[in-house]
Amino acid sequence: MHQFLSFSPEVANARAAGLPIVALESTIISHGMPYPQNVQTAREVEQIIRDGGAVPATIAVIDGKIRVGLTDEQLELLGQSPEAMKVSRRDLAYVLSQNKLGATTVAATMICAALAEIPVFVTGGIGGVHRGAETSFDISADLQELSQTNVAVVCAGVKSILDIGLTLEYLETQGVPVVSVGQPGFPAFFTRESGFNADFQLDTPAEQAAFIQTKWHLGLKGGIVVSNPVPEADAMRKEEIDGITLQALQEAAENGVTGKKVTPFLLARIKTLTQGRSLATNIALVKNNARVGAALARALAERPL
Ligand code: PSU
Ligand code: MN
Repeated sequence: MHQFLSFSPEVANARAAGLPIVALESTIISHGMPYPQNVQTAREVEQIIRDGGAVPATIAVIDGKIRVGLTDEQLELLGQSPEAMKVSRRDLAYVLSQNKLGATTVAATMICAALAEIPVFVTGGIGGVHRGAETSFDISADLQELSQTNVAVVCAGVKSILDIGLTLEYLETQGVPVVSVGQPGFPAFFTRESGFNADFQLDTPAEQAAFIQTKWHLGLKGGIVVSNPVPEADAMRKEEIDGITLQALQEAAENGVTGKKVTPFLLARIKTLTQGRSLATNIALVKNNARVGAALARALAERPL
């Protein structure tokens, strides 16, 4: 076992018994949602994964270790501590070697999941190519990670705060397949349609598992995006979210928000500008992704890699 990994008893038992495990990120807890809904949602998502026949492993950096599986106390700490750092690939060695508190992004969670031999990871939305990236160079490290680390990422697509077309182009260039579930369209997080199609529609966990295994058996390193649209009943109206997104982007520009602060700033502003309605949608879509992720982890466990 890797010297920086520390498994919770639940995850250690699951590993010993060969049970399917689903990784979960922690930036969504520290920087993606407000307290206390963040901690509450994290617990409920973990329970959905258990009910789906898999074992949840929420990942964060605490006291110089990559924690795989968190206690209630550790979830509270991440949910409430202003000093929790947003940790992507660049930051991982820093927070570990400095014994700082770190919440892992999609990119960093993929790295940790791969170290822990967990092939499936559930989140809300992945990072992407930001609008205006041609001048800002702001392209999430999540996309590069997907090109090199062997973890399937279940998400509800990417938010329209990003340039969705450029995000899909970038993923294509990097050889990252984008799969959709239940519809041909690539979803836009708060809404079911982005105006772009995914590369391949694969509705069943067995098909998704076979696709992933085939990719890895071919020696094609890197992940897969499994994009799962928010349930119809929980989706936001496109006109509402489009207007609010433009306003949040404009405020970010006016306030000179750059670098890793951009995504959390936009998420928080959208929540305020929608009077919390975006948060309800966000919670619903993560839970929906947890169901798909648990089923996928079970299908993969039935056909060992
Ligand atoms: N998108 C969301 N919610 C989130 C994030 C992205 O809809 O919480 C978080 C994820 O942890 C993701 C990170 O990996 O933001 C991307 O940040 P950046 O754009 O700085 O790479
Ligand atoms: Mn960025």
